[in-house]
Amino acid sequence: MTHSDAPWWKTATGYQIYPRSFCDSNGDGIGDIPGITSRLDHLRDLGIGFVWLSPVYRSPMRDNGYDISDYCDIAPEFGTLADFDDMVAQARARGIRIVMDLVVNHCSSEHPWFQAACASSQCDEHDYFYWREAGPDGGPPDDQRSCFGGPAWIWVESVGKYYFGFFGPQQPDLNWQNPALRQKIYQMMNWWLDRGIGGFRMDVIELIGKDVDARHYYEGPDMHRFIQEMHRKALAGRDIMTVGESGAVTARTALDYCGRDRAELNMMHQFNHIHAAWDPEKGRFGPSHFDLVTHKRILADWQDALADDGWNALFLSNHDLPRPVSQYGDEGRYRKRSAKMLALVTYLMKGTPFLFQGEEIGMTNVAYGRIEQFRDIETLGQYRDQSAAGVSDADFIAGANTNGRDNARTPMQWNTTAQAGFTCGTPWIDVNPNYVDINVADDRRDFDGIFAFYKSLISLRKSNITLREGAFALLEASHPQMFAYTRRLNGTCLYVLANFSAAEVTLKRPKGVTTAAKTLLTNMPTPMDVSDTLTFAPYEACVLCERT
Ligand code: TEU
Ligand code: CA
Repeated sequence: MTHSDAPWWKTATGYQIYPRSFCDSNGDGIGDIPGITSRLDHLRDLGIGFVWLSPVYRSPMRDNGYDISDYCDIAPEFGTLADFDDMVAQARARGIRIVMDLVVNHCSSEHPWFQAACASSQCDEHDYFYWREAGPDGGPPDDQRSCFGGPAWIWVESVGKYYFGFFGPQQPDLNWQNPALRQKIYQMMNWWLDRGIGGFRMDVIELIGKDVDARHYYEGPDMHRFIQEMHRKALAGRDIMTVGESGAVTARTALDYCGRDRAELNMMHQFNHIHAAWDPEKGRFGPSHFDLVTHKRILADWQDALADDGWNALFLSNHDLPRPVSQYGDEGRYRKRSAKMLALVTYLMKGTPFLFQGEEIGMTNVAYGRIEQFRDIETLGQYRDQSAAGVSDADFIAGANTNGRDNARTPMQWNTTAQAGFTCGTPWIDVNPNYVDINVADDRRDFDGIFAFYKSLISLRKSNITLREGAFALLEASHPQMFAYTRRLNGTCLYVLANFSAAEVTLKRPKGVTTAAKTLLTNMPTPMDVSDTLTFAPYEACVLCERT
C-alpha cells in the first residue's frame, strides 16, 4: 500500500476543540465559532488534518452541549449556521476537515421530543424515551445512580411514570428501540454530512442498544445492530471518518466495532489505560493508581489486537480528562521536555493521534481553591453526593484539581494579555493564572518550544510510511521507567524510546540498534549517543532509525 492509497484519516492528525473554551470573538466570555475560524491558521501551521469539534448544537448547556435541544441548529452563544458553514469552508481551504460530535445516546430535557413525551403518553415522541412504572414500593424501578449524581430514574407527574437519565435528569436517554426515532437520527446525520463535514465522533456509542430492565447498559444486546444500521443509512459510501467513544470496549471487543467486515466505525476512543489508574472505589476523584507497566501493557494489547485490521485512535487527553503534563509528566522543571516525551511515545504508535486544545503548548491542570470556581456538572454533582457522604471540601477539591473535567476546560492560553487573550470580557470559567508563562504566542516564538516539536512530529508522521503502517512490538515490557517499542516495515526499523520518569535511566543497547543508528527525532538538544549502552536523562525520548 502506498501513502496515497490509505484513507486520509490514517495520516492526518486530529485536534479536539472544546468550543466554549477555545476563543471568544465577541467578549461575552464564551468561546464561539467565529473565534475558532479566526484561529484556523494556528492549526494549519501545526499540520492538523481534522478537527473534532465538541458539540455546538443548540443546548441549555447544563453539560456544555452534551445535552442537545435542537440537533439541526447551532447554539446562539456559539454563532449561526452561516458561521458554521464559513468555518467548514475556511478550514477546508487550509486542508482541515471538521468532524462533529454526535450525541445521540441522550438529548436535553429541553428538546421538544422530551417536552412532548412528558406532556402525554399518547404522542409518538413518548416512546422516544425509556418510561417505566413505579416499583412495588412506589419508588423508582431500580436503584441505579446517574453518572452526574442522583438517581437515574426520574419521576414525571404528568404521565405518572419514571424516565431514564443515565447521566442525569437533564439528559434523558433516547430509546433506540423505537424505529422512527432511529430514522430521525440518521436523517439528521445525513443533513450534516451533506453540509460537508468530515465525519463524526460518537459520544458514548456503547450505550445505544442497552437493555434497561436487565440493567445491561454498556455494549448492550442491540448496540452492534444499531451501529450497523446507522452505517447503512448514513455513513456508507462517504469519504468520512468515524470514531466511537466507549469506556467499556476492550482490546478483545475492539474489532467488533472497527473490523473491516463489520461495516460499523473506523476506530474507537478507548479508556482502559485511563480507568486502570482510577481508584476502584472512589473513581476519578480518588487517588491515582498509575503504573507504567500496566499502562504500556494495555496500549500494547490494543496495538496487537488491531495489528492487521481496525485502527487505533491515540490520545493523551480530552475535555473529560486532566492535562497530560500534570497527569503523566512534570509541571515544573521538566514541563517542556516531558510534554514532548509524552507526544513522541504516544503518537508514534500505530494509529491516528487526537490532540486536545492546549496540549501543543503543554497546558497544565488548574489549582482552584474554592468549589465556586468549578463549572462541570459531573464535578458539582459528585460534590453534592460526596459532601453528603462526609468528604471534606478540601479533600474533594484536591481530587477535582487532580482529575476533574474542568482542568481541560480552562480557557485556551493564547498570549500574555488579560484573560490569556481568550476573551476581552469575563470568561465563563477562570483562566489558569500560569498563562503568563504558558501561552501560544510565547511557545510559538520558541524554536525549541512544544509547538515546534509537535509540528515536527506531525510532519514526520505524514511523510514516514513506517510510522503509519509499520508493525508494533513492545520492548522492555516490565521496565518501570522506560516506554519503548519498535515500528517495523520492509527494511526499516524505528526504535521509539522514552524515559517516562524524572530519574536518569541507562539501558543496554537494544538488539538491532547499531552504534551508527540515526536519531530521527528527539526532545533533547543533541542526538542520542549510542554506545554499548544508552543513557536517558529525565523524560528524554528519541526515535532511532535502522535499515536492514
Ligand atoms: O463522556 C462519557 C463518559 O462516560 C465519561 O467520560 C464521563 O463523562 C465522565 O468523564 C466519567 O467520569 C461523554 C462526554 O465525553 C462527556 O463530556 C459527556 O458529559 C458525557 O458523554 C455525556 O454526554
Ligand atoms: Ca463569544
